Amino acid sequence: MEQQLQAVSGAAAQQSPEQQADAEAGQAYFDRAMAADSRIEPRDWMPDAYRRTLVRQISQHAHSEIIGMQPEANWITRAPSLKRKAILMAKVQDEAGHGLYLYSAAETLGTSRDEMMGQLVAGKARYSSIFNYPTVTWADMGAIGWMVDGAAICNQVPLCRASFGPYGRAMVRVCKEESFHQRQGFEILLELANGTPAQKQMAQDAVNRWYAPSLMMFGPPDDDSPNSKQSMAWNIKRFSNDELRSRFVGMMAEQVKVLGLSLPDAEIRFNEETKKWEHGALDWDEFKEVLAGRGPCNAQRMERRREAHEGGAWVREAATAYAAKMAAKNEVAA
Ligand code: FAQ
Repeated sequence: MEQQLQAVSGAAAQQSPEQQADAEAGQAYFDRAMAADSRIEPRDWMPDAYRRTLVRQISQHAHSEIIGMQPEANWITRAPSLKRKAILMAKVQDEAGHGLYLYSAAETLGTSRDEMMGQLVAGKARYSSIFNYPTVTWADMGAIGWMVDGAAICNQVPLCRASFGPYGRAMVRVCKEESFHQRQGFEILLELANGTPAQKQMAQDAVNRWYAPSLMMFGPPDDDSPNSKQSMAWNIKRFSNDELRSRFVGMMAEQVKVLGLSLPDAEIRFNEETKKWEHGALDWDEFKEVLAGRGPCNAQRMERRREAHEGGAWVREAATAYAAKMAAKNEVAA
């Protein structure tokens, strides 16, 4: 078995000869792991840039799950039946759980949850563009489940094979839960699509509004994606943004037929030559506006998150005091 090496950071010039030798051996171990497509674990040596990339992606992903609770939580009190309310509550709780697995995975890289949360509430961290759109009707719960969770699955199934162990393992569980989320969304839309003409229209309207934002979840086009190349070389991302977007469009194009609805894109087609699904042009200026904090709900999402963070301060303090008390008690007992 390969030697497991502790991370050695700092410029080579500031390192002792022993540290430099460790770093060289570490780099060689890391390169072999990449070539063999095997996993890197938290205590293994890794390049600083690999660590930073992972913290960037995993923390953004965690923040997305946490902010992503808001658009749906908004409908818990207005769900049309007790059964729908219970299902929606379970889904929103799952998203909180996903955020927690992901913060834990990022913490193994040496960045604390407090730090990541601090960046989020200070407005310095990214989270997925999709959660800055409003949920105006009950059908939006169906569209989010079917399309947003569907896009999340397309993006995240390959991440189960991400080279960083804790991230890949977290994704396995997350994807199982996302599959349930997607089915519940599909089922909401199916019921509406088979309901009254007004209900069918509400479902179609939701699909129309969530289509383009869900395609943008995959990130900018490949030629405008600064991080993809390196992330793919490090076996973090397995497919490019456009490749995953194309797969998602293909999936939607088939499933929408079962719903008896349509996608608001006349240019969707399977290109026999490239063997890829194609879609119409997306408004990337809108995407940039949302990323810059000027989407329809950015301000509201951040305000709610800050309120929740401040309102939860007493819980964090109580948990910290309890943990200190138990640690002191265990020390006495030992
Ligand atoms: N929104 O060079 P790339 C969910 C940023 S979870 C906001 O292509 P990369 C579950 C990107 O960070 C949804 N920012 O970047 C759920 C970068 O900025 P930076 C979240 C975006 O990392 C369902 C810059 O643009 N999923 O839905 C977006 O190689 C229902 C340049 O882009 C994940 O986070 C965007 N859409 O690829 C929850 C999956 N796209 O950091 C509740 C993991 C790009 O340089 C309810 N993440 N940016 O300042 C990933 O797979 C990747 O990070 C990508 C972006 C594909 C999102």
